Order: sequence, then C-alpha cells, then structure tokens
Amino acid sequence: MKFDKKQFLADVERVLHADYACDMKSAGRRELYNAVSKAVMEASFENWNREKKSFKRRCGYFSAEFLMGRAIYSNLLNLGILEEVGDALKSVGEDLNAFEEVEDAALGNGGLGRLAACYLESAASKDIALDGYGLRYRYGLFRQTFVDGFQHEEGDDWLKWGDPWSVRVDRDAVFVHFADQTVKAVPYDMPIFGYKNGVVNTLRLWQAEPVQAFDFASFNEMKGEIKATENFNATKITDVLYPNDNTMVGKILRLRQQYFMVSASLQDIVKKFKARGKDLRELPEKWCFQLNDTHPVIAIPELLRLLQAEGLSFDEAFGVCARCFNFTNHTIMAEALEKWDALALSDLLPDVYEQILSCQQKLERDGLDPNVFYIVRDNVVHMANLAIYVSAHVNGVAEIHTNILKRETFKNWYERFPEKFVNITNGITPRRWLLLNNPAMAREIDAVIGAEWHTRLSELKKIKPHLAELLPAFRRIKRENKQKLADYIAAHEGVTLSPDFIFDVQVKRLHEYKRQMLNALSVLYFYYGIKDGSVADFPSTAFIFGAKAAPGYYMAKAVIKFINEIARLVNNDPAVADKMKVVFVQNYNVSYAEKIVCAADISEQISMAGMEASGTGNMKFMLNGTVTLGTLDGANVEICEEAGRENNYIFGATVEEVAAIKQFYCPREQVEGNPRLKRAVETLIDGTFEDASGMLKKLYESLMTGYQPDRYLVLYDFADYVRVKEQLLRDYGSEEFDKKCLINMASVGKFSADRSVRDYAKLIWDL
Ligand code: 26W
Repeated sequence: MKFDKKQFLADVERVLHADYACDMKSAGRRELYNAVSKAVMEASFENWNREKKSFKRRCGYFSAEFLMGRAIYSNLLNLGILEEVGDALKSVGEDLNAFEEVEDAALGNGGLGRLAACYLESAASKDIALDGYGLRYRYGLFRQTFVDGFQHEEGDDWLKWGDPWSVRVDRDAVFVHFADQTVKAVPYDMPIFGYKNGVVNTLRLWQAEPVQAFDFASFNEMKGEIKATENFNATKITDVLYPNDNTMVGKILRLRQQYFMVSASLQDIVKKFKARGKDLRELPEKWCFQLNDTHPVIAIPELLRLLQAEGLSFDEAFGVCARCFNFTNHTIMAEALEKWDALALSDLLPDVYEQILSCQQKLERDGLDPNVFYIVRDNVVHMANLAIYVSAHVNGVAEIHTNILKRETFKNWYERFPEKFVNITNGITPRRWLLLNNPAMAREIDAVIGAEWHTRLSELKKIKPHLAELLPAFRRIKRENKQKLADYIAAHEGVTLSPDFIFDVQVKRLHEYKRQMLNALSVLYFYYGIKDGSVADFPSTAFIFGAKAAPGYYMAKAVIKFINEIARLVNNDPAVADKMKVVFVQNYNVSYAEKIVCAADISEQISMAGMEASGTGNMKFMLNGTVTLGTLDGANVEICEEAGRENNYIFGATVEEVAAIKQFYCPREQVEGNPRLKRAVETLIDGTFEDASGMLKKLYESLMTGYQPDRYLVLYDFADYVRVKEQLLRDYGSEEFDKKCLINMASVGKFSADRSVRDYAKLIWDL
C-alpha cells in the first residue's frame, strides 16, 4: 500500500472527529487505536472490494475456530506500512507499541485454530482464493490467572478495545432454523491482507441475533414471554467458544453452534451463486469447502438439504457435495472424534437428520458392509465417518499422522477409498512468526541473503554457507529477546529470570498426552540432584511453562498446580538460586507466544509418540533458531528429516515401540530402579507440597496405581528424556550448539504455511 504520512494523519484525525468527537491531542489510546485501524481499513477498501466481487473459483475454510491473535501489527506489516505508521505516530508524539494492550482475538483453543489463522494469511499472501467461515464468539478462550497455584478462568472480553478490523454486513444476514427456534445470522467480515501483494481475502464470522427486536406490543398482550425467551436463546449461540481441546463434549449448544455456522455460510454462498444466474449443479466448478476437523461436518447434510430445496434430486445433490467437500483430521484421540446422539440431533434438526440417514442408506446401497462402514449406528452419528464417506479428499496433518490414520484410525475407509487420502503437513506463516516477532533477526538475514525468504521460506537455506558470519548477530539478538521476555515475565508473573540462563520452554495446551508431567518431574529430578550433590555443575536453566487447561479437565488442572508448587519450592530455595528458576506464565496466548518463541533456547515437544498429530509450535521455535528436544512424533519427525536428527535432541519410545511396551507395562518398575525419579514422583503424596485439594494425590494415582497407570508412558520415557536433556544442557553455549540452532532455522522451509496452502490448492482445491 502506498503511504503518505500527511494523508494518513489527516485520515486518522477525520475518524477521530467523526466517531469519537475528539482530536489527536485529546484522543485516548482506545480512540487512537480505532482511528488508526479504521483509516487503514478505509484505504484498503478498493482491493478488498475487487476480490469480493470477482467470480473466480474459491475455497471456503469452514472452522469453528480462528485463533487470529492481535490484528493491527500483522495487518500493517502485510500492507507494508508497519514502520511508516510507527514513524507517523511518533511524529505526533504517539507510540504504536501502546497498542500492545489490545486484546488478542482468541476465537480458538490451540493448534487447530491457529493453523486456520496461518492458512488464511498464507493463502492471501500466495494469491489463493481462500475465505474463512466461522463464528463471532462474544467471548473467546477464557483468560487464565493463577490463584495460589490453581488455574482460574475469567471471561475473555476481546471486544473491549472495539473491533475496528471487522465490518458488519447486515445486507448479507440470513435466518437459521432449528426445530425450536429461528435465529438471525449476521456476518462480520474481517479482511485478510496478503503480504505486500494487494490481495485481500475475507474471514466471515457469523453472529447470532434474535429474529426481531423485542416486541413490546405483543409483550403487553402477554405473548411476550415466549418471544423474550426466544430472544435470549438466540444470542446465546455465539456467546462463547467451547474451551475444550481434544475432548468431545456432547452439549447441544455446541451442535447449535456448528449448525448455525455452516447453515449461514452455505445459505450465503448458495444465494450468491444463484444470483449470478448459475445452475446449482455447477456449484463445484466455483466452490469447494475444507472442513476443519469434524466440527463443521454437519455442513454436508445441510448442503444436501439446501440443494434439494432448490430442486435437485438427492443423487444430484450428493454428487455436488462429493465434489465440494474435503475433510482434515487433526487428532487420532478417540475422545476427540465427534459423535452425536441421534435422537438429540433429530430433535433439534429433523430435516438435517433425514439427510444423514439418506447418506447411511446410500452407503448401504453402494454395497458397503454396514458393520464396517457406518454413519449412524446404535443411535450415534459418527461425524468423521460421514465426512470421509462424502468428501473427495481426507487429509492428515503430518506424514506420521496420515500414516496412522491409514493404518489404524480409518483403516477400513482407507482400504476401501485409498484415493481419497492425502497428507498435507502443517505449516506456519513466516510473517507473523519471524518477521513480526523477531524483526532484528529478520533484518540480519535480509542483509545476508536478501528478502526473498519472506515469501519463499525455503530460500532460508541460503544462510547455510554464512553460518559463521551470522552467529554473532544470532547470539546477540537471542540474548536481547531473552532479556525482553525476562522483563515481560518479571512484570506479569513476578519472577525474575536472567538472560544468562538457558531458556527451556514448553508452551502448548495442557494435555496428559503432551506430557508436561515429564518435564515437571525432570525439574524436580535435577533439583534434588543439585541439592544432594549428585548433579554437579548444572548449567543454569530457566524452565518456562505456558498452557491453559480445559476448565473441566481435572488432571490437566492438577498438572498446573503441581508445576506451580515446584516453582514455589525451587524459586524460594537460595541454595539453587543461581542454578534454576521455574515459571508458569499466566494466560499463554498468541501474543505471549510471539515473545516466547524468539527467546527460547530449547523447544520441548515431548508428547508420547503417536499422539501429537503434527504440532505447529515446534515449527515456530525452529523458525526462530531453536533446537527441538522431542520425541519422534508429529512434525518432529519431519523436522529431523529436514534439519538432521544430529541437530536436534530426540529421545523416547517410537510409535512402534509404544504399542509393544503398552502390552506388559508396569510403571512401578520404572520408579523402583531410579531413586531420584522415585523421590520426584513421591512429592505428589509425601507432604513436600500441601495438597488440601487432593489434586496431587490424583496425579500420583494416575501415574502409579489407577486404571491404566501412566497411560502416556511418562515414567517409561523418563530416563531417556533426562539423559538427552542433560546432554543438551551440556552442549549449550558451544559454537557447535549455536550452529545447530541456525541449521534448524535454515532448514525450516518445508514448514511454511505458504507451502501447505499451495499443497492444498494443488492436491485438493484445484485453485
Ligand atoms: C470436540 C472437541 C475438540 C476440540 C478441538 C476436538 C478436537 C479439537 C482439535 C482437533 C484439537 C487440535 O487442535 N488438534 C491439533 O491440531 C493441530 C493443527 O493441525 C496439530 O498441530 C496438533 O498436533 C493437534 O493436536
């Protein structure tokens, strides 16, 4: 975007006058933020409008989650005016950094939602016609604080600063019908700016509203009571994001959300397609849809329904759907595969349920064995099976994950429909995850190899011949980033860290399979080793954790409490003050991640092999020059392929080994042979930590005595983990180690979301 400072300041001034009746001098931070954003929105209108009006083939990315983070900096960066706007504001005594207070748009839980956000940005940057369709939750993912070491949740009022990066599009509102209510769906459109290419795609988020405003006349006649409750329920649909990650909750409100989202989106698309005078049988020529996990899969019977309402036969409608829909699976965990109670579904959405039954019947007509292939069975609707049956393509999100889908999770489907299955390894956008969060490093790289890597990440390999030259800058910048993170942590968590410490980081959602416990137990293991003298010369290390636990996930919350207790023990012990610090940061989110991934020395990716579909945090650390301490799981496998296993720190049982070990596994044996591990585990029950809540005891039981003790092989992998971790800590600081960091950065090309969306565009979307 062309930038004219005078014009820009005049635009900002004008918005301030019109919207807030104030001027630059009297404007508060909030007004200024909105005015700056709106001035930019206004200037991008033409490009956006051009894209919206064009009638090229598009893909709709249907997702219940878009974890966008903070919009302003990334938008300005992509428009090529980040520095210019900063300078312009400075010239009038204002500071662009002040907008760091603006809340993240946290309309997602974790990996799946952040992936959607990265894909939208990359698609726009690669001029791929991808639009997001989702929900405009009033409250995003809860805000997390710790009180006495326990997680507390508060509502996330993400609109507190206003929403200048969206426009409400009343003219595109549609109605969504449930058996018991009709709700108005109003779209809010967010522009998705491509990186310095003038492309603007759209993220369309639907908000639920009552069909008519409160009707006083009928209320007075006492008909009002019914209407009032209807109004109340309507807005409830988009009130709040479900905070579960990887666990299915069979709540009808969630089904309402899912249907509301896809029905509104498809009605909108069908309506506009018809308005062009087109025959709906030709819909697949212009549209395809990517279903982001099972959450939007109810789009399939909804489109079947809509097409038949427009006069197509079931077979014709099915043919259209079979060409339009594609399905991505993001997890193999059984508890995350969505299933709905058939009676509840048919009560809420009888017509949609009819279509699901028709799919089941067609499946049987096709001659598929209903004992092996089923969509509805024993009064349960299996959304993943519906998605696989109808979709043209089914993909996993890393090689190892796709192989597990083929071999195990969807084995029968794969054998019957092998041509549907593809792998598309996840990726991240290098704009937000290096250019924006680590500008000093980006400039150094530019100086050595030029700027082409901004949009072709594989170009980073060109730094390989220049490693020695880049090392001093890399070290200096990493240290500066660590200092900045330490300052931020001191201010927000009250823990002081020295940038001379090794920053060992594990940030991600809290889940047993991700094994934060493994890390936590190793901290205690080192701590007691230092205390009893069995560990000498321990390299000074800060163990940094960040994670939200689903509010109803007891074990995950117990792990948070445990780590906070460890932090208190360690940080208050002067005997280890120059050796270790432990901090669990509160409210880990996208903006926190931006500060963390460029300041880490160790990236902990330690899930039990076979459990992490891909992981994308691992890629963000790699891009910023951090070695992985991890298992051969998810994309870690491909990270090793790209950067060399010798440049990372790999430990633990492989997928194949996990299966074998589990048959005769006895956690007690692991502990008996390892006194320091035993001591660490027993802190859960021996009074080391106060445990009035009983949470720690439950953690002990889940490891040692419960049903399926140590399900995720924490104790099995422990010895190998600490062996490799110690090696890493000893290697740290050497020139050889720093080279490993840079080789990782140089090898990250494959993990650009630009590559991922290109793969989707080529293999699936035909864009
Ligand atoms: C129904 C509850 C629920 C909610 C969210 C079930 C499943 C989910 C997601 C599929 C969980 C998720 O975010 N999975 C993560 O997806 C990332 C992007 O592909 C992967 O990198 C992570 O490995 C995977 O855990």
